[in-house]
Amino acid sequence: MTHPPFMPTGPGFKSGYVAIVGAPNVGKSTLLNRVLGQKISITSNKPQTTRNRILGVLHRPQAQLVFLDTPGVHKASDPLNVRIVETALSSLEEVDVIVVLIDAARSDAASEGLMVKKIKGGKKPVVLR
Ligand SMILES: Nc1nc2c(ncn2[C@@H]2O[C@H](COP(=O)(O)OP(=O)(O)OP(=O)(O)O)[C@@H](O)[C@H]2O)c(=O)[nH]1
Ligand SMILES: [Mg+2]
Repeated sequence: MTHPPFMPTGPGFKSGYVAIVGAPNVGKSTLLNRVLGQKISITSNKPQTTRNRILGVLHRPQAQLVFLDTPGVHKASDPLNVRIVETALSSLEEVDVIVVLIDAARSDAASEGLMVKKIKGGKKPVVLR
């Protein structure tokens, strides 16, 4: 049976889930849009722009990568933001690879602490970008 070009399978074909996480406003959605070559996730200069998980699928001849753009991880105090941060952190349990995006010019110790706590002890590949 032959497969259409957008759904290739066969030996060597790989697929998997990749979460993009990081502090608010570090450019997670911008990175996803750039990787996909089209604007599917809202970006803005205001933190907490992304409020739930956004899925983007990248098709390659030998691979299919499903990216999860997530809300910014921060120390939330109000119930809405606590819930939003939980959405971001729980995405890490569902993926094969985790991309942690950090703004090299502006560290966010509280956010990094939350992410490390969640990732530590796991066996998933983590890419720091
Ligand atoms: N200088 C610089 N600015 C960037 C870069 N990537 C994104 N930005 C800007 O940073 C701001 C935030 O970008 P977003 O992609 O919305 O950030 P985000 O991490 O998705 O933010 P939240 O969803 O709110 O957590 C926007 O004004 C972008 O234009 C980068 O590599 N360099
Ligand atoms: Mg975003």
